[in-house]
Amino acid sequence: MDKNSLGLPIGTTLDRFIKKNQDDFEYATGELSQLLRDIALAGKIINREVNKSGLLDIGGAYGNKNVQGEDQQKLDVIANIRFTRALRNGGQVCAIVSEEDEEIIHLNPNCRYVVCMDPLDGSSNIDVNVSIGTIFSIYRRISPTGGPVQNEDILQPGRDQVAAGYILYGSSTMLVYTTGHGVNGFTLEPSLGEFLLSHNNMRCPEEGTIYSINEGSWKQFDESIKAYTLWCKDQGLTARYIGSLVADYHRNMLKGGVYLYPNTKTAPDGKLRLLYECNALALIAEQAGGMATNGKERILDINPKSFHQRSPLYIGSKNMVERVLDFVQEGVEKA
Ligand code: FDP
Repeated sequence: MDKNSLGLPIGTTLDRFIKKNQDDFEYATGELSQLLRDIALAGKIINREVNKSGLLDIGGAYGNKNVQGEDQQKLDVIANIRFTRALRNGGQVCAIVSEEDEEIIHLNPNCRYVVCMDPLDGSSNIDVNVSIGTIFSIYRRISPTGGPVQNEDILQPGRDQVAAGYILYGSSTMLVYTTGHGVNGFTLEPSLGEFLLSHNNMRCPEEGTIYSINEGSWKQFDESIKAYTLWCKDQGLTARYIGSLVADYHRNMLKGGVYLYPNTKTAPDGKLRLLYECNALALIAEQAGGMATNGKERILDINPKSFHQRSPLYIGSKNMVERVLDFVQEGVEKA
């Protein structure tokens, strides 16, 4: 029987897996376990909404712009509401930073955990029935419980995440998460409504053949990224780009590949958000044996300065990310 590091077989329910994980930590209070269950519940609710988005009048733009100045999709808004409600009702979270809200959402000040989330990532793919995802990062607050949450509770480097994960709404729905002891993936069994362990102790191949970048932005790229992309073609690598970060990342983690969202002439800090996109995936990548960098430093070592800060991202198979770095650093030397 296929066993993971906790000695639990494939098919184990997420609930049981979380419980066993908790039992293995002497001083665990169960709060983080409950929070992970709350996130899984919110994921199931969003999955239900995503699956019927073509049938109900919830596809398409909402008419508002989010804090990044992008059109909010109705489903983005719904996912944000559902997630916030699940975390509020669950009662383990003192504050949320969401892609969809400019300010911190303050919840129970007596709780120890902060959540940073992108409730629905890759939202331009909603209306065309292509994979989308939810990304979450969990931190322990620094300031004492009981008082209001401070900026320092949110603006922690990614290496201090206590857990991180994503839910991929793809050909099946998967929850992948880490608490810093490896990465495990759970597939939603729709008839049972349960996430079941399907991918234990996930590892990202050190080498791969896939590169993922939006080459439509070619004219905006630095010379080093152009050179890397040409090198990929010269080597006969495979280009794959869905335009949903979670889906692109997930494929590359399983098959071996690198995802690039560089800084460009028009977006000097890149597009992706450090707190609720890059950090979570970087922790998962490292826990799976992969690598994540902004071209200058490890993503997990960046000290965030603002909630919605952007960052370039190069993530995936270790050797492939190192090769991107060679090009980027050579470009810096030439400049
Ligand atoms: P989206 O704007 O559709 O939400 O998070 C931002 C993101 O998607 C990523 O999921 C995706 O990888 C990237 O943007 C796509 O950006 P480009 O259209 O510039 O390639």
